[in-house]
Amino acid sequence: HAAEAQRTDLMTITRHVLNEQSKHPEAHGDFTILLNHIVLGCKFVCNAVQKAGLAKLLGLAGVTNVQGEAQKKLDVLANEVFVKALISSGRTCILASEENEEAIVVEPLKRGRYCVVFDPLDGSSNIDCSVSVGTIFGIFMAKDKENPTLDDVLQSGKNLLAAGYCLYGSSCMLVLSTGNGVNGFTLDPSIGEFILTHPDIKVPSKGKIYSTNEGNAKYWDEPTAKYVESCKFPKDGSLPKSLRYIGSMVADVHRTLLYGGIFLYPADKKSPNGKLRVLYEVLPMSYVMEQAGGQAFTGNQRALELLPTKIHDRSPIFLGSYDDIEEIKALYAATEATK
Ligand code: P6P
Repeated sequence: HAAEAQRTDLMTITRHVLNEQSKHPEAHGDFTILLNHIVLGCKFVCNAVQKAGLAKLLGLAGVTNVQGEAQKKLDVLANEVFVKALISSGRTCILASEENEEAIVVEPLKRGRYCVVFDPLDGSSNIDCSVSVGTIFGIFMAKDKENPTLDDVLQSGKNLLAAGYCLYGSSCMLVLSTGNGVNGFTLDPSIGEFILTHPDIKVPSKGKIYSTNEGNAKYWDEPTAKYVESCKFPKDGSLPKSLRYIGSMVADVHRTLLYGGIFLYPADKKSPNGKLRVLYEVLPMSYVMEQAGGQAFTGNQRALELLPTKIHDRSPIFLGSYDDIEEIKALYAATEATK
């Protein structure tokens, strides 16, 4: 009967968030409404991504579609959908998107108290070869929703109220933390609902995988080079780690979250601040990883302590299993000590 009860007692993401909400009596359902609009965006993008190949086949993408309109690139389309969904939720007052140079201030009549930072379609360069891509988002509270300013989005990761991502892969999975651990929800396309499939995700304390673009090895600093060397030629007699690198952050981080190990996008001589963006890649993924019992480190500090000065700031990032991050922190500390 338990299995039957489980099967019919659908824990959708909305119901799950409402349960969470009930722990905060002062909350007025605003967060649930905001989240439902993010979920709407994810459902739309999931469908569009899965059809992208077909559209290309039919010659729609990149030329003109059946309405004769120029077919938008998927990342532009995804961005428009999320911006409109977030504004129409009536629960946001300022947005920062990877696709927009400047922050988007919501019109006064539709302002709410939340600020959302997001990458609508991270890794979109991988779509044409059907590699998984994803949406990444983080949620802050505005200081004064009637007078939103850039400072409302340029907040430290320590102020994040919630963060998550949606992976458009072999299944469409939304991973979310609202500050009480991490939960994974899989889209059931037959009913259009995200169902709780991975409750209370915990990243293994140590992993057997390292994930980085070895093609940058020539440009790495000494601690990163030493760490990757130790993954390949362990000095303690342990087995070498496996290298897994998809080149799509949401996919690489999601595998790290579930299987353990470490994801590295370090600074290098070409990119002294690394490649990944603080606000809508590094901070949300660091928040999720810490909430799952892992760590996130920049080479200098705990990643969530980063305070961006500009919307598109970059930072090096090392995130994943607690013990694996401890090892790279020790190497950076040792280098610091010799300076
Ligand atoms: P590289 C995709 O373009 C992206 O922004 C992330 O999704 C991914 O982790 C990274 O860049 C890959 O960068 O330099 O290894 O191709």
